[in-house]
Amino acid sequence: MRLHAFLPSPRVLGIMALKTHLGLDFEVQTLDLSQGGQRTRGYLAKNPNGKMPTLEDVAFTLWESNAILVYLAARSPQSGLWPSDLARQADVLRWLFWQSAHWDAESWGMVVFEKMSKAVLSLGPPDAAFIARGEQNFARFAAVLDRSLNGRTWLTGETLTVADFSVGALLPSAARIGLSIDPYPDIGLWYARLAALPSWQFALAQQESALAAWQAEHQAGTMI
Ligand SMILES: N[C@@H](CCC(=O)N[C@@H](CS)C(=O)NCC(=O)O)C(=O)O
Repeated sequence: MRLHAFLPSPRVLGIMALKTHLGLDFEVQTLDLSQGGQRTRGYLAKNPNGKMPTLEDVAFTLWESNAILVYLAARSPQSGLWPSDLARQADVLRWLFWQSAHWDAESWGMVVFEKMSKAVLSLGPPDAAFIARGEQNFARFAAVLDRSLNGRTWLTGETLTVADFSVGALLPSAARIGLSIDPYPDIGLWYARLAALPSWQFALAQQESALAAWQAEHQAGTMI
């Protein structure tokens, strides 16, 4: 398998942590978004959205980071990261869809696009109105996450799943762009558990060093 990824991206952090957690072996093909690697004809044939990450398996190509998390975890059923029980699978899916629609696109994604992605992709200055909307949404959905985590070890109960990898992956970057989880104590406790996993620490260190290297190369002052 081969993962096409811009390693500084938080949407890749969860996948890289899962890779280490499950002891998976796949090659990482680096894609520098600022150089337009996502818009080449060859890459668009793999991912017509012109976005990363994209996973290539023997006869199958998959895009969307949450779909990739499920695909990888379901190959290791003994890990429990993708549960076998139907209701628990639906619960994990609920959080993956929530992450994609609300936590990412409507909240963190809106702020990071304005504060960082526009600079990486040369799309002009940030729009303060979009940042304000993203910040409002972050507060709304962080409160939902905080209440949902109350009394739980992991997002869907007592067992770690890919939902934790997906939702948690945006938090280090959220802190860097001013989206604080300080007002949400249960998010803080849950994220501390996630951040204590050796696989998470390894992937986060890898992401941070990829980000530092990219910033040094491009003399970029902004942070993902
Ligand atoms: N919902 C998608 C979002 C993917 C996405 O937006 N990727 C961004 C960077 S983190 C990208 O590749 N942007 C490049 C572009 O739009 O040109 C996922 O989770 O995989």
